[in-house]
Amino acid sequence: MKRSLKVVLASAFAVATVSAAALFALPAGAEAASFTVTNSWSSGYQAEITVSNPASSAISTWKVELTLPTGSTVGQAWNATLATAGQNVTFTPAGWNASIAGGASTSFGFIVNGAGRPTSCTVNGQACTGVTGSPATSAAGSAPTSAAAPAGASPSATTASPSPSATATASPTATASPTPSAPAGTTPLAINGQLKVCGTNLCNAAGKKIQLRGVSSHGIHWFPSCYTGTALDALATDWNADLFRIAMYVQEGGYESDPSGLTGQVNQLVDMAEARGMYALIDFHVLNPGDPNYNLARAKEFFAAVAARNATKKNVIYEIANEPNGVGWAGIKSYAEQVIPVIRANDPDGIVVVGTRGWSSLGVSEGSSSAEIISNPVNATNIMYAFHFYAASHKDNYRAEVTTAAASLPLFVTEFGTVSASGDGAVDTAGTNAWLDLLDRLKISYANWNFADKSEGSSILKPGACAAGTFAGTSVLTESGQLIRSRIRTADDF
Ligand code: IDC
Repeated sequence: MKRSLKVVLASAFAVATVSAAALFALPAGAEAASFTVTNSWSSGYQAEITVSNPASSAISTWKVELTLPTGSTVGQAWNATLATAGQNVTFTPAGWNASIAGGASTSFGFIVNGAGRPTSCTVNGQACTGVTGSPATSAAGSAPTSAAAPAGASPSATTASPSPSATATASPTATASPTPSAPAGTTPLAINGQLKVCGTNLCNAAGKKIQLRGVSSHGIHWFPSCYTGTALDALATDWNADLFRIAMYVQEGGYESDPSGLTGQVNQLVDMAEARGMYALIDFHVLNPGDPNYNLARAKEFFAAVAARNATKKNVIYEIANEPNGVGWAGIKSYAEQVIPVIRANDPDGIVVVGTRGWSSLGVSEGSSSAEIISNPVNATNIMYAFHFYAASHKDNYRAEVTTAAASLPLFVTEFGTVSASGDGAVDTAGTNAWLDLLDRLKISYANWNFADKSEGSSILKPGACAAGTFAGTSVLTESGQLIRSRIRTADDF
Protein backbone atom coordinates (compact mmCIF):
# COMPACT_ATOMS: atom_id res chain seq x y z
CA MET A 1 0.00 0.00 0.00
CA LYS A 2 2.73 2.39 0.99
CA ARG A 3 4.66 1.50 -2.13
CA SER A 4 1.74 2.03 -4.48
CA LEU A 5 1.03 5.35 -2.77
CA LYS A 6 4.52 6.44 -3.60
CA VAL A 7 4.08 5.50 -7.23
CA VAL A 8 0.93 7.54 -7.46
CA LEU A 9 2.58 10.49 -5.80
CA ALA A 10 5.63 10.22 -7.98
CA SER A 11 3.68 10.33 -11.19
CA ALA A 12 1.46 13.08 -9.97
CA PHE A 13 4.35 15.25 -8.86
CA ALA A 14 6.02 14.66 -12.20
CA VAL A 15 2.92 16.10 -13.82
CA ALA A 16 3.10 19.05 -11.49
CA THR A 17 6.59 19.74 -12.79
CA VAL A 18 5.14 20.83 -16.10
CA SER A 19 2.46 23.04 -14.64
CA ALA A 20 -0.55 21.03 -13.65
CA ALA A 21 -2.09 20.55 -10.26
CA ALA A 22 -2.27 17.11 -8.78
CA LEU A 23 -5.10 16.43 -6.39
CA PHE A 24 -4.74 13.86 -3.64
CA ALA A 25 -7.89 12.83 -1.96
CA LEU A 26 -8.51 11.37 1.42
CA PRO A 27 -11.35 8.95 2.12
CA ALA A 28 -14.76 10.44 1.47
CA GLY A 29 -15.59 13.28 3.80
CA ALA A 30 -12.01 14.03 4.79
CA GLU A 31 -9.83 16.92 3.76
CA ALA A 32 -7.88 16.99 0.51
CA ALA A 33 -4.70 18.71 -0.53
CA SER A 34 -3.69 19.75 -4.00
CA PHE A 35 -0.10 20.52 -4.86
CA THR A 36 0.91 22.85 -7.68
CA VAL A 37 4.34 23.91 -8.83
CA THR A 38 3.73 27.57 -9.58
CA ASN A 39 7.22 28.41 -10.76
CA SER A 40 10.51 26.58 -11.10
CA TRP A 41 14.10 27.24 -11.97
CA SER A 42 17.25 25.14 -12.21
CA SER A 43 17.96 25.05 -8.48
CA GLY A 44 14.50 25.01 -6.98
CA TYR A 45 10.84 25.72 -7.32
CA GLN A 46 7.85 27.48 -5.80
CA ALA A 47 4.82 25.42 -4.88
CA GLU A 48 1.37 25.92 -3.54
CA ILE A 49 -0.85 23.53 -1.62
CA THR A 50 -4.58 23.95 -1.31
CA VAL A 51 -6.27 22.19 1.58
CA SER A 52 -9.94 21.72 0.90
CA ASN A 53 -12.74 20.54 3.11
CA PRO A 54 -15.33 18.68 1.07
CA ALA A 55 -17.52 17.97 4.12
CA SER A 56 -20.56 20.10 4.90
CA SER A 57 -19.32 21.17 8.34
CA ALA A 58 -16.25 23.22 9.20
CA ILE A 59 -12.95 21.73 10.32
CA SER A 60 -11.13 23.61 13.08
CA THR A 61 -7.56 23.10 11.95
CA TRP A 62 -5.30 21.27 9.53
CA LYS A 63 -1.79 19.94 9.17
CA VAL A 64 0.02 19.00 5.98
CA GLU A 65 3.16 16.88 6.19
CA LEU A 66 5.52 16.31 3.31
CA THR A 67 8.71 14.33 2.93
CA LEU A 68 11.31 15.80 0.63
CA PRO A 69 14.16 13.83 -0.92
CA THR A 70 17.68 14.45 0.34
CA GLY A 71 19.10 17.60 -1.19
CA SER A 72 15.81 19.50 -1.19
CA THR A 73 14.72 21.77 1.63
CA VAL A 74 11.94 24.28 2.16
CA GLY A 75 13.42 27.78 2.28
CA GLN A 76 10.36 29.77 3.26
CA ALA A 77 6.60 29.46 3.46
CA TRP A 78 3.72 31.91 3.51
CA ASN A 79 0.13 31.66 4.73
CA ALA A 80 1.27 28.69 6.83
CA THR A 81 3.59 28.00 9.76
CA LEU A 82 6.58 25.93 8.72
CA ALA A 83 8.41 23.36 10.85
CA THR A 84 11.12 21.09 9.55
CA ALA A 85 12.71 17.98 11.02
CA GLY A 86 15.28 16.48 8.69
CA GLN A 87 13.50 15.83 5.41
CA ASN A 88 10.05 16.01 7.02
CA VAL A 89 8.24 19.27 6.59
CA THR A 90 5.11 20.24 8.48
CA PHE A 91 2.76 23.06 7.59
CA THR A 92 0.16 24.26 10.09
CA PRO A 93 -2.13 27.32 9.91
CA ALA A 94 -0.67 30.81 9.83
CA GLY A 95 -3.09 31.78 12.60
CA TRP A 96 -6.00 33.24 10.70
CA ASN A 97 -6.65 30.34 8.34
CA ALA A 98 -7.00 27.39 10.72
CA SER A 99 -10.73 26.89 10.36
CA ILE A 100 -12.03 25.82 6.96
CA ALA A 101 -15.75 26.02 6.37
CA GLY A 102 -17.60 23.14 4.74
CA GLY A 103 -16.93 23.12 1.02
CA ALA A 104 -14.19 25.78 1.39
CA SER A 105 -10.44 25.67 1.06
CA THR A 106 -7.28 27.52 2.02
CA SER A 107 -3.94 27.78 0.24
CA PHE A 108 -0.37 28.27 1.30
CA GLY A 109 2.88 28.49 -0.61
CA PHE A 110 6.53 27.71 -0.17
CA ILE A 111 9.91 27.75 -1.86
CA VAL A 112 11.96 24.57 -2.18
CA ASN A 113 15.71 24.83 -2.59
CA GLY A 114 16.58 21.81 -4.73
CA ALA A 115 14.57 20.30 -7.56
CA GLY A 116 13.24 17.21 -5.75
CA ARG A 117 9.49 16.94 -5.43
CA PRO A 118 7.92 15.51 -2.25
CA THR A 119 7.83 11.76 -1.96
CA SER A 120 4.95 11.56 0.50
CA CYS A 121 2.08 13.71 1.64
CA THR A 122 -0.41 13.58 4.49
CA VAL A 123 -3.27 15.86 5.45
CA ASN A 124 -4.36 15.78 9.07
CA GLY A 125 -2.36 12.64 9.63
CA GLN A 126 -3.93 10.53 6.95
CA ALA A 127 -1.92 9.37 3.99
CA CYS A 128 -2.93 10.66 0.62
CA THR A 129 -4.52 7.64 -0.96
CA GLY A 130 -4.94 8.32 -4.63
CA VAL A 131 -5.49 10.72 -7.40
CA THR A 132 -9.00 11.99 -7.89
CA GLY A 133 -10.12 13.54 -11.09
CA SER A 134 -7.66 14.35 -13.81
CA PRO A 135 -4.85 16.72 -13.13
CA ALA A 136 -5.82 20.26 -13.96
CA THR A 137 -4.39 20.77 -17.37
CA SER A 138 -3.69 24.22 -18.59
CA ALA A 139 -3.30 25.94 -21.90
CA ALA A 140 0.05 25.55 -23.58
CA GLY A 141 0.88 29.15 -22.86
CA SER A 142 0.58 28.74 -19.15
CA ALA A 143 3.32 26.19 -18.78
CA PRO A 144 6.34 27.49 -16.92
CA THR A 145 9.30 28.59 -18.94
CA SER A 146 11.29 25.95 -20.75
CA ALA A 147 14.18 27.03 -18.58
CA ALA A 148 12.31 25.58 -15.63
CA ALA A 149 13.49 22.37 -14.08
CA PRO A 150 12.76 19.61 -16.57
CA ALA A 151 10.76 16.66 -15.39
CA GLY A 152 13.90 14.58 -15.29
CA ALA A 153 15.44 16.90 -12.75
CA SER A 154 13.05 15.61 -10.16
CA PRO A 155 14.00 12.37 -8.45
CA SER A 156 10.32 11.52 -8.32
CA ALA A 157 9.74 12.26 -11.96
CA THR A 158 11.06 9.06 -13.40
CA THR A 159 7.76 7.20 -13.14
CA ALA A 160 5.80 7.55 -16.33
CA SER A 161 2.45 9.12 -15.80
CA PRO A 162 -0.50 6.91 -16.68
CA SER A 163 -2.80 9.85 -17.18
CA PRO A 164 -3.59 10.83 -20.78
CA SER A 165 -4.08 14.44 -19.79
CA ALA A 166 -0.74 14.41 -18.04
CA THR A 167 0.83 13.29 -21.28
CA ALA A 168 -0.87 16.18 -23.00
CA THR A 169 0.51 18.70 -20.55
CA ALA A 170 4.00 17.34 -20.99
CA SER A 171 3.83 17.67 -24.76
CA PRO A 172 6.42 19.79 -26.52
CA THR A 173 3.89 22.54 -27.18
CA ALA A 174 3.42 22.89 -23.46
CA THR A 175 7.07 23.41 -22.76
CA ALA A 176 8.42 25.01 -25.91
CA SER A 177 7.19 28.51 -25.18
CA PRO A 178 10.21 30.81 -24.93
CA THR A 179 8.26 33.20 -22.77
CA PRO A 180 7.27 32.38 -19.25
CA SER A 181 3.69 33.39 -18.69
CA ALA A 182 1.17 33.14 -15.92
CA PRO A 183 2.08 30.29 -13.66
CA ALA A 184 -0.68 27.93 -12.66
CA GLY A 185 -1.92 28.50 -9.15
CA THR A 186 -3.40 31.32 -7.20
CA THR A 187 -1.21 34.32 -7.86
CA PRO A 188 -2.95 37.52 -9.00
CA LEU A 189 -1.59 36.96 -12.50
CA ALA A 190 -2.55 33.30 -12.67
CA ILE A 191 -6.08 34.05 -11.55
CA ASN A 192 -6.69 37.10 -13.70
CA GLY A 193 -4.56 36.65 -16.83
CA GLN A 194 -4.61 39.31 -19.53
CA LEU A 195 -6.52 42.33 -18.24
CA LYS A 196 -8.76 44.60 -20.26
CA VAL A 197 -10.79 47.72 -19.71
CA CYS A 198 -14.52 47.04 -19.48
CA GLY A 199 -16.72 50.12 -19.28
CA THR A 200 -15.21 52.26 -16.53
CA ASN A 201 -13.51 49.31 -14.83
CA LEU A 202 -10.48 47.10 -15.00
CA CYS A 203 -11.53 43.53 -15.76
CA ASN A 204 -9.73 40.21 -15.74
CA ALA A 205 -9.60 37.75 -18.64
CA ALA A 206 -12.93 36.29 -17.55
CA GLY A 207 -14.60 39.71 -17.60
CA LYS A 208 -14.80 40.16 -13.84
CA LYS A 209 -14.26 43.67 -12.45
CA ILE A 210 -11.12 43.68 -10.34
CA GLN A 211 -8.90 46.00 -8.33
CA LEU A 212 -5.10 45.65 -8.20
CA ARG A 213 -3.26 46.86 -5.10
CA GLY A 214 0.47 47.30 -4.91
CA VAL A 215 3.41 49.61 -4.67
CA SER A 216 5.52 51.84 -6.87
CA SER A 217 9.27 51.72 -6.93
CA HIS A 218 11.17 54.94 -6.42
CA GLY A 219 13.35 55.85 -9.42
CA ILE A 220 14.84 52.51 -10.41
CA HIS A 221 18.11 54.16 -11.45
CA TRP A 222 18.60 55.54 -7.93
CA PHE A 223 17.65 52.54 -5.81
CA PRO A 224 18.54 49.32 -7.66
CA SER A 225 19.38 47.53 -4.40
CA CYS A 226 15.73 47.94 -3.35
CA TYR A 227 14.48 45.89 -6.34
CA THR A 228 16.08 42.49 -5.85
CA GLY A 229 14.47 39.08 -6.07
CA THR A 230 14.22 39.02 -2.28
CA ALA A 231 12.43 42.37 -2.29
CA LEU A 232 9.91 41.24 -4.88
CA ASP A 233 9.45 37.95 -3.05
CA ALA A 234 8.42 39.93 0.03
CA LEU A 235 5.97 41.99 -1.99
CA ALA A 236 4.45 38.94 -3.64
CA THR A 237 4.27 36.61 -0.68
CA ASP A 238 4.44 38.66 2.53
CA TRP A 239 2.48 41.64 1.25
CA ASN A 240 0.23 39.72 -1.17
CA ALA A 241 0.77 42.61 -3.59
CA ASP A 242 -0.87 42.33 -7.00
CA LEU A 243 1.06 45.07 -8.70
CA PHE A 244 4.57 46.47 -8.93
CA ARG A 245 4.98 49.86 -10.61
CA ILE A 246 8.35 50.32 -12.27
CA ALA A 247 9.08 54.05 -12.03
CA MET A 248 11.59 54.93 -14.71
CA TYR A 249 12.48 58.61 -14.49
CA VAL A 250 13.19 60.17 -17.86
CA GLN A 251 15.14 63.20 -16.64
CA GLU A 252 17.23 63.52 -13.46
CA GLY A 253 19.72 60.90 -14.65
CA GLY A 254 17.08 58.50 -15.94
CA TYR A 255 16.18 57.27 -19.43
CA GLU A 256 17.55 60.26 -21.34
CA SER A 257 20.99 59.59 -19.84
CA ASP A 258 21.05 55.81 -20.38
CA PRO A 259 18.28 54.58 -22.68
CA SER A 260 19.48 51.03 -23.20
CA GLY A 261 20.49 50.49 -19.59
CA LEU A 262 17.15 51.70 -18.25
CA THR A 263 15.19 49.74 -20.86
CA GLY A 264 17.02 46.60 -19.78
CA GLN A 265 16.38 47.31 -16.12
CA VAL A 266 12.66 47.78 -16.79
CA ASN A 267 12.45 44.53 -18.74
CA GLN A 268 14.23 42.64 -16.01
CA LEU A 269 11.76 43.93 -13.42
CA VAL A 270 8.85 42.96 -15.67
CA ASP A 271 10.21 39.40 -15.68
CA MET A 272 10.76 39.40 -11.93
CA ALA A 273 7.19 40.55 -11.30
CA GLU A 274 5.85 37.97 -13.75
CA ALA A 275 7.80 35.14 -12.11
CA ARG A 276 6.08 36.03 -8.85
CA GLY A 277 2.61 36.35 -10.35
CA MET A 278 2.40 40.14 -10.09
CA TYR A 279 1.36 42.72 -12.66
CA ALA A 280 4.01 45.24 -13.76
CA LEU A 281 3.11 48.84 -14.50
CA ILE A 282 5.78 50.38 -16.72
CA ASP A 283 5.88 54.06 -15.73
CA PHE A 284 7.51 56.59 -18.06
CA HIS A 285 8.13 58.93 -15.16
CA VAL A 286 8.01 62.37 -16.73
CA LEU A 287 7.88 65.14 -14.14
CA ASN A 288 10.10 68.12 -15.10
CA PRO A 289 9.57 69.38 -17.72
CA GLY A 290 5.88 68.75 -17.30
CA ASP A 291 4.86 68.74 -20.95
CA PRO A 292 5.21 65.11 -22.06
CA ASN A 293 5.69 66.27 -25.64
CA TYR A 294 9.19 67.32 -24.60
CA ASN A 295 9.91 63.57 -24.39
CA LEU A 296 7.74 62.42 -27.30
CA ALA A 297 10.59 60.95 -29.36
CA ARG A 298 12.03 59.21 -26.29
CA ALA A 299 8.59 57.86 -25.40
CA LYS A 300 8.07 56.41 -28.86
CA GLU A 301 11.50 54.81 -28.84
CA PHE A 302 11.10 53.41 -25.32
CA PHE A 303 7.55 52.09 -25.72
CA ALA A 304 8.28 50.52 -29.10
CA ALA A 305 11.08 48.57 -27.44
CA VAL A 306 9.30 47.47 -24.25
CA ALA A 307 6.00 46.71 -26.00
CA ALA A 308 7.69 44.53 -28.62
CA ARG A 309 9.81 42.74 -26.05
CA ASN A 310 6.91 42.10 -23.65
CA ALA A 311 4.08 41.65 -26.16
CA THR A 312 3.27 38.07 -25.25
CA LYS A 313 3.30 38.67 -21.52
CA LYS A 314 0.03 39.08 -19.68
CA ASN A 315 1.34 41.07 -16.75
CA VAL A 316 2.33 44.34 -18.42
CA ILE A 317 0.43 47.63 -18.22
CA TYR A 318 1.84 50.78 -19.84
CA GLU A 319 1.76 54.20 -18.14
CA ILE A 320 2.87 56.69 -20.75
CA ALA A 321 3.25 59.92 -18.75
CA ASN A 322 3.56 59.99 -14.97
CA GLU A 323 2.52 63.57 -14.21
CA PRO A 324 1.91 66.10 -16.97
CA ASN A 325 2.00 69.61 -15.50
CA GLY A 326 1.94 73.09 -16.95
CA VAL A 327 0.37 71.71 -20.12
CA GLY A 328 -3.26 71.69 -21.24
CA TRP A 329 -5.37 68.63 -21.87
CA ALA A 330 -5.11 69.10 -25.65
CA GLY A 331 -1.32 68.70 -25.46
CA ILE A 332 -1.57 65.59 -23.29
CA LYS A 333 -4.21 64.06 -25.55
CA SER A 334 -2.06 64.74 -28.62
CA TYR A 335 0.91 63.06 -26.95
CA ALA A 336 -1.22 60.04 -26.00
CA GLU A 337 -2.60 59.69 -29.51
CA GLN A 338 0.94 59.50 -30.87
CA VAL A 339 2.39 57.11 -28.26
CA ILE A 340 -0.55 54.68 -27.98
CA PRO A 341 -0.35 53.56 -31.65
CA VAL A 342 3.33 52.72 -31.15
CA ILE A 343 2.40 50.46 -28.24
CA ARG A 344 -0.57 48.91 -30.07
CA ALA A 345 1.55 48.12 -33.13
CA ASN A 346 3.77 46.01 -30.93
CA ASP A 347 1.46 44.81 -28.15
CA PRO A 348 -2.15 45.07 -29.31
CA ASP A 349 -3.85 44.01 -26.06
CA GLY A 350 -1.81 45.84 -23.40
CA ILE A 351 -3.74 48.38 -21.32
CA VAL A 352 -2.40 51.95 -21.53
CA VAL A 353 -2.81 54.47 -18.69
CA VAL A 354 -2.79 58.13 -19.69
CA GLY A 355 -1.57 60.78 -17.22
CA THR A 356 -3.89 63.72 -16.62
CA ARG A 357 -3.49 67.47 -16.29
CA GLY A 358 -2.06 69.01 -13.11
CA TRP A 359 0.25 66.19 -11.92
CA SER A 360 -2.37 63.56 -12.80
CA SER A 361 -5.01 65.27 -10.68
CA LEU A 362 -7.69 65.02 -13.42
CA GLY A 363 -6.98 68.73 -13.83
CA VAL A 364 -8.02 69.80 -10.32
CA SER A 365 -4.57 71.00 -9.21
CA GLU A 366 -4.49 73.38 -12.19
CA GLY A 367 -8.03 74.69 -11.70
CA SER A 368 -9.71 72.36 -14.15
CA SER A 369 -11.61 69.09 -13.79
CA SER A 370 -12.32 65.72 -15.36
CA ALA A 371 -15.00 67.36 -17.51
CA GLU A 372 -12.31 68.33 -20.03
CA ILE A 373 -11.45 64.64 -20.48
CA ILE A 374 -15.02 63.37 -20.48
CA SER A 375 -15.96 65.81 -23.24
CA ASN A 376 -12.80 65.17 -25.25
CA PRO A 377 -11.42 61.71 -24.46
CA VAL A 378 -8.30 60.17 -25.95
CA ASN A 379 -9.18 58.53 -29.24
CA ALA A 380 -8.20 54.96 -28.35
CA THR A 381 -9.69 51.89 -26.72
CA ASN A 382 -8.50 49.80 -23.78
CA ILE A 383 -7.11 52.82 -21.98
CA MET A 384 -7.45 54.24 -18.48
CA TYR A 385 -6.73 57.65 -16.98
CA ALA A 386 -4.30 58.25 -14.12
CA PHE A 387 -5.20 59.95 -10.88
CA HIS A 388 -2.59 60.70 -8.19
CA PHE A 389 -3.05 61.96 -4.65
CA TYR A 390 -0.98 62.63 -1.53
CA ALA A 391 -3.22 62.12 1.48
CA ALA A 392 -1.93 65.04 3.56
CA SER A 393 -2.38 67.48 0.65
CA HIS A 394 -5.39 66.25 -1.30
CA LYS A 395 -8.65 66.09 0.59
CA ASP A 396 -12.41 66.02 0.13
CA ASN A 397 -12.61 68.13 -3.05
CA TYR A 398 -10.26 65.70 -4.79
CA ARG A 399 -12.22 62.72 -3.47
CA ALA A 400 -15.40 64.28 -4.80
CA GLU A 401 -13.79 64.74 -8.21
CA VAL A 402 -12.68 61.10 -8.31
CA THR A 403 -16.17 59.96 -7.34
CA THR A 404 -17.66 62.03 -10.18
CA ALA A 405 -15.05 61.05 -12.76
CA ALA A 406 -15.24 57.34 -11.94
CA ALA A 407 -18.79 57.25 -13.25
CA SER A 408 -17.53 58.16 -16.74
CA LEU A 409 -13.84 57.32 -16.98
CA PRO A 410 -11.78 54.20 -16.20
CA LEU A 411 -9.41 55.45 -13.48
CA PHE A 412 -6.16 53.98 -12.17
CA VAL A 413 -4.35 55.49 -9.17
CA THR A 414 -0.89 54.72 -10.47
CA GLU A 415 0.74 56.72 -7.65
CA PHE A 416 -0.30 58.00 -4.25
CA GLY A 417 1.39 58.92 -1.00
CA THR A 418 0.34 58.81 2.63
CA VAL A 419 2.13 62.13 3.25
CA SER A 420 2.19 65.56 1.61
CA ALA A 421 2.80 66.12 -2.11
CA SER A 422 6.45 66.87 -1.33
CA GLY A 423 6.84 63.15 -0.67
CA ASP A 424 7.92 63.96 2.87
CA GLY A 425 6.39 64.89 6.21
CA ALA A 426 4.00 63.14 8.55
CA VAL A 427 1.78 60.22 7.59
CA ASP A 428 -1.89 61.20 7.35
CA THR A 429 -3.42 57.94 8.46
CA ALA A 430 -7.03 59.11 8.50
CA GLY A 431 -6.70 60.73 5.09
CA THR A 432 -5.02 57.67 3.61
CA ASN A 433 -7.70 55.37 4.95
CA ALA A 434 -10.46 57.64 3.64
CA TRP A 435 -8.84 57.51 0.20
CA LEU A 436 -8.25 53.78 0.18
CA ASP A 437 -11.78 53.07 1.42
CA LEU A 438 -13.07 55.11 -1.52
CA LEU A 439 -10.80 53.34 -4.01
CA ASP A 440 -11.84 49.93 -2.63
CA ARG A 441 -15.50 50.86 -2.97
CA LEU A 442 -15.03 52.05 -6.55
CA LYS A 443 -12.69 49.14 -7.39
CA ILE A 444 -9.97 51.53 -8.48
CA SER A 445 -6.50 50.01 -8.61
CA TYR A 446 -3.60 51.69 -6.83
CA ALA A 447 0.17 51.76 -6.29
CA ASN A 448 1.79 53.44 -3.28
CA TRP A 449 4.76 55.82 -3.57
CA ASN A 450 7.29 54.53 -2.69
CA PHE A 451 9.07 51.24 -2.15
CA ALA A 452 12.54 52.49 -1.26
CA ASP A 453 14.55 53.31 1.84
CA LYS A 454 15.33 57.00 1.30
CA SER A 455 14.95 59.12 4.41
CA GLU A 456 11.58 60.71 3.53
CA GLY A 457 8.06 60.25 4.88
CA SER A 458 6.70 58.47 1.81
CA SER A 459 9.32 55.69 1.93
CA ILE A 460 8.00 52.25 2.74
CA LEU A 461 11.35 50.99 4.02
CA LYS A 462 13.50 52.32 6.84
CA PRO A 463 16.87 53.81 5.86
CA GLY A 464 19.43 51.08 5.29
CA ALA A 465 16.89 48.33 4.66
CA CYS A 466 17.83 47.78 1.02
CA ALA A 467 21.53 47.33 1.73
CA ALA A 468 20.66 44.98 4.58
CA GLY A 469 18.61 42.93 2.12
CA THR A 470 15.68 41.94 4.33
CA PHE A 471 12.26 43.04 3.12
CA ALA A 472 9.61 40.80 4.69
CA GLY A 473 7.80 41.50 7.94
CA THR A 474 7.11 44.82 9.64
CA SER A 475 10.40 45.56 11.41
CA VAL A 476 11.95 46.94 8.22
CA LEU A 477 8.98 49.22 7.52
CA THR A 478 8.39 52.89 8.24
CA GLU A 479 5.07 54.09 9.64
CA SER A 480 3.88 54.63 6.08
CA GLY A 481 5.09 51.19 5.04
CA GLN A 482 3.25 49.49 7.88
CA LEU A 483 0.01 51.28 7.04
CA ILE A 484 0.25 50.40 3.36
CA ARG A 485 1.21 46.77 3.97
CA SER A 486 -1.76 46.32 6.27
CA ARG A 487 -4.07 47.63 3.54
CA ILE A 488 -2.55 45.64 0.69
CA ARG A 489 -2.19 42.23 2.27
CA THR A 490 -5.89 41.68 2.94
CA ALA A 491 -7.64 39.20 0.67
CA ASP A 492 -8.28 40.23 -2.91
CA ASP A 493 -11.75 40.03 -4.41
CA PHE A 494 -10.77 38.31 -7.64
C1 IDC B 1 9.89 62.54 -5.40
C2 IDC B 1 10.66 61.66 -4.46
C3 IDC B 1 11.93 62.35 -4.03
C4 IDC B 1 12.71 62.76 -5.26
C5 IDC B 1 11.87 63.56 -6.21
C6 IDC B 1 12.65 63.76 -7.49
O1 IDC B 1 9.85 61.30 -3.37
O2 IDC B 1 12.71 61.49 -3.23
O3 IDC B 1 13.83 63.52 -4.86
O4 IDC B 1 10.66 62.86 -6.52
O5 IDC B 1 11.97 64.39 -8.47
C7 IDC B 1 5.20 63.01 -7.38
C8 IDC B 1 6.14 62.42 -8.36
C9 IDC B 1 7.28 61.74 -7.68
C10 IDC B 1 7.73 62.48 -6.44
C11 IDC B 1 6.58 62.50 -5.44
C12 IDC B 1 6.92 63.21 -4.13
O6 IDC B 1 5.51 61.56 -9.28
O7 IDC B 1 8.34 61.61 -8.60
O8 IDC B 1 8.80 61.78 -5.88
N1 IDC B 1 5.42 63.10 -6.06
O9 IDC B 1 7.24 64.55 -4.35
N2 IDC B 1 4.04 63.56 -7.66
C13 IDC B 1 3.52 64.05 -6.52
C14 IDC B 1 4.38 63.76 -5.49
